[in-house]
Amino acid sequence: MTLSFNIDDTIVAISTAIGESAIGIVRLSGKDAIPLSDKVFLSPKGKSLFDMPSHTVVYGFVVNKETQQRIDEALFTVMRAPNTYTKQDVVEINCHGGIIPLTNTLDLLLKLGARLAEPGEFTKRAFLNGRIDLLQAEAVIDLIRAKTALSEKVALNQLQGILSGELRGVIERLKLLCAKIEASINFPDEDIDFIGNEEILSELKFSVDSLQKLSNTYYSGRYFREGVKVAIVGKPNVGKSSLLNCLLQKDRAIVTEYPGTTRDIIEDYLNIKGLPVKIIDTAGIRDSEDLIEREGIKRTLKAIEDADLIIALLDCSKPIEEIDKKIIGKLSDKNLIIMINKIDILSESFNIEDLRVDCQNILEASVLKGIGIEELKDKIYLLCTNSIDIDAMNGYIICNLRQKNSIDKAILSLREAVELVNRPPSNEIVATLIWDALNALSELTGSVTTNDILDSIFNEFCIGK
Ligand SMILES: Nc1nc2c(ncn2[C@@H]2O[C@H](COP(=O)(O)OP(=O)(O)OP(=O)(O)O)[C@@H](O)[C@H]2O)c(=O)[nH]1
Ligand SMILES: [Mg+2]
Repeated sequence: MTLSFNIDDTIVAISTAIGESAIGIVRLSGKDAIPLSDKVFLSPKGKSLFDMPSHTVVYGFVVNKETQQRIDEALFTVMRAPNTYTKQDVVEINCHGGIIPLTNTLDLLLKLGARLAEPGEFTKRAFLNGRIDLLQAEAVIDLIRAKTALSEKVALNQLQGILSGELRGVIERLKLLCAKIEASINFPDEDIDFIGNEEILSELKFSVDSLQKLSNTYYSGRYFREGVKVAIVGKPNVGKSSLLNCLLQKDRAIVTEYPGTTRDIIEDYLNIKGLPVKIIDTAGIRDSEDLIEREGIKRTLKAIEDADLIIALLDCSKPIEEIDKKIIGKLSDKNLIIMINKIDILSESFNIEDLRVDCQNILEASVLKGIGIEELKDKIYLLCTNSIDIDAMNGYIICNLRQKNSIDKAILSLREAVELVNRPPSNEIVATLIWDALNALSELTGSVTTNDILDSIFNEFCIGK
């Protein structure tokens, strides 16, 4: 879908999730937001929305004035431009939460001339009218989708412009640097020493370092935004489903003493110290003639491919088998934790050396007795956030590939510039490369941007935002 850039008409949408709830909000934005809402507003005290001061709430009814039919009892909030979400006139009608009053109110406003808002169109107007930058607009999506308190904090920081502020610092320094270099090129004969190569180099390196730090936060950023996908794999009967249930602290998957119990993928969310983790239980891997089980194993292999982290389970009540070696062998290029389960019934014939694998993350556990579970959670958290100290980053984290690509593009240009500094007469090229970097960075905050980028970002929103 392509989004229009028309911001002059008046849009309307149901801005709360549809379902049964105490209240639901129909929101309008645009120059006719107040006149249109007034056409459906009936005040028992004879008030008009036109007379309401900005940011005040008035009680009344939503009515179809043509048929005199009352649709709902509601509160109307009038917010005049420019201090509103979209910087336009906004009216929010707080109806009862059921689907009938909300859709009837929406229908009525559409018939009176409002246009149904496209996904994300309210936020898009906030961006196009200059109230927020693109990073902040994306943060709105993240905030709506945040799965844990920490994800919410990261998104909220971005919404408040902390990431944008950090970037602006780099941008300002680069602009100043560029100006000095250009001055020294344009006025070579003046006696003023605008800038020396030493300073150019140290400024460039400073910017590269700052940007690299930001770029590195991408993987953790994605984890906080989307959740880390952690798959539990191993041969049948090693205790995968038991581990899933234990982590979730509920009886989610069937556990039996029979190998081959789990046939399908089972997933659920878990919160580890604020990190949202999608934990995935899989069918045990073995050679099987059973058609259903084989389909299950196929899905397991796909889950392994998609996972960010794998917990490979071993059963230490038995010796290591060929199938264990085969499974772990397939995981050598993966972010991997090997968990030796059932240490409560450890067999003497079990020897981890038989596995012949070089893995730094080997844990011992008994899911049945609850041993080793906290260590496992710590390990998952550590491996997914690795060197990044979330608090020290002050919450500015790159959350999506678009942001990372722009930063990486800027880094590339600046690195190239570093190479050229000590090879005169190439400072003209150095200046051009800095401008390239600046362009890439402005794409990020949206001060320079293309329609394609805008469309793809705002399409991710739900209607009404
Ligand atoms: N003694 C002991 N038994 C365990 C432990 N963990 C799991 N079990 C038992 O091992 C059996 C198999 O457990 P499941 O969780 O169903 O194993 P699974 O890996 O999901 O098996 P499949 O779904 O068949 O692949 C059950 O009888 C569990 O009670 C443990 O730490 N110690
Ligand atoms: Mg199972």
